[in-house]
Amino acid sequence: MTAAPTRTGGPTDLGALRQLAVTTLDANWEHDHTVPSRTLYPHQWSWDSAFIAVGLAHVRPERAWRELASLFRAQWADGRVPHIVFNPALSVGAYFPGPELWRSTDAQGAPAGHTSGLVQPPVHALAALLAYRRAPEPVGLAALHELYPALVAQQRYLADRRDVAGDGLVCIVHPWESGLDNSPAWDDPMAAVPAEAAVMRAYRRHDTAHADAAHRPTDLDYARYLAIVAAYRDHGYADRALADHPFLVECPLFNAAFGAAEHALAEIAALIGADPGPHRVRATRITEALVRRLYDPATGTFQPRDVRAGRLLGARTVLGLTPLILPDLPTTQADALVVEARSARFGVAARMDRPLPSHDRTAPDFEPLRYWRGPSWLNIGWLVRRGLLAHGHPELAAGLRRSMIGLVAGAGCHEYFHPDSGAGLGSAAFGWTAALVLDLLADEV
Ligand code: 9WN
Repeated sequence: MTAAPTRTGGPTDLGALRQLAVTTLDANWEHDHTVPSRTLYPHQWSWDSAFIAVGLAHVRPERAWRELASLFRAQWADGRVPHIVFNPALSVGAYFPGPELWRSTDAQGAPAGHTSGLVQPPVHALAALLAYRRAPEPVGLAALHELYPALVAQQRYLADRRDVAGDGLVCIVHPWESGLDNSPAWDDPMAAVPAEAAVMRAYRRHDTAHADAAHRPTDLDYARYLAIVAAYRDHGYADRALADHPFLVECPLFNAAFGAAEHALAEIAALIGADPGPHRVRATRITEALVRRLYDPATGTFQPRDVRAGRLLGARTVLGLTPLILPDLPTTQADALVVEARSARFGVAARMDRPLPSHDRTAPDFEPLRYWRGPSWLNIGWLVRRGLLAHGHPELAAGLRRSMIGLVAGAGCHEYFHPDSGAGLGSAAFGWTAALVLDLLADEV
């Protein structure tokens, strides 16, 4: 078995690649969860844990369930699943912004341990279902029984507290909630957030000590990130005050995950003897709302909606392709997304000559090295590949799969990859890259 040619120090055959992925996951395991990266992200992150559980199910199924269980132990009383669960054993300064900035324990309904107050895309029900399919009995079914009410509460929080516009979609209140923090998609709403880069003089950024500052968000970005956190925190992370919040966006990926979660919950409900019906109804409504509010017939893709400004945001990023993960996406939109995916902007093909970028590679603001503004990430490719399979494009899905396996074979389990050369960037031992390559390797196409 030979993988794609090695670029810089990646393993040369698929057996070695699988071993590297397992070793990476083992090295990042921390008592009841997996850290995304020992250096850059040493705590537990929400959507990372979901992707990681999918990979763990192949090799350490018991850990897959512990991973999800530990995350949901930090769920707030209102159902929100925090995007960071802080490990109390780590020193202050292990990550910025740390517990002293979030002050979650002052908020109503927060757990005893420190967390952030934000959420991330709800990919956990899908992850739990996939983990169960890989590792069904007997632990899997018991774990689904345990997780189901928490997964339902997570969805209820989003539906009841975050539908700010009242039209069936979830609003994210911070770019960090999208998971694609520094995407050009957020440039316009971020520009409207009042902040001065100089405030960062009062803080020590942790990321730029471990990663190239030229790849990371700027100080002005960080000043705005902190201003948005402060606005939310100072209202006790209560969502009833959101009408005045400085950042309110309906994100296509977040809402596609929200809909995919209802599809997954319908299947989980059927497995554990609960009623799948309400989940199916909600899934249909979410897909309809997504098409109604975020599909732009002029561009043939999905665009985020700036709820404060009342308009769609123009950047054509990879976020727009992700509604493909919805099995009930109508043919008109699914076909349009396949055209968008195959275009020079994203280059998805049965034989891909370059990785799937995070931003339109023909755009003037495409940056091949900067965070979420061009480089390639495995979790996004993994989602898009699932969408291509769901909508009857196995040859494109196979091309994307080969491209992703080739990236890790070429460079190792990096956090992200150069969108032209495939060189490894960011953290060199990244959790979800290891997990998702295991999942890709286990599939035939
Ligand atoms: C902020 C952990 C997380 C991922 C996000 C990624 C990055 C954090 C950061 O790392 O975000 O949450 O400090 O930049 O953008 O998707 O979950 O891997």
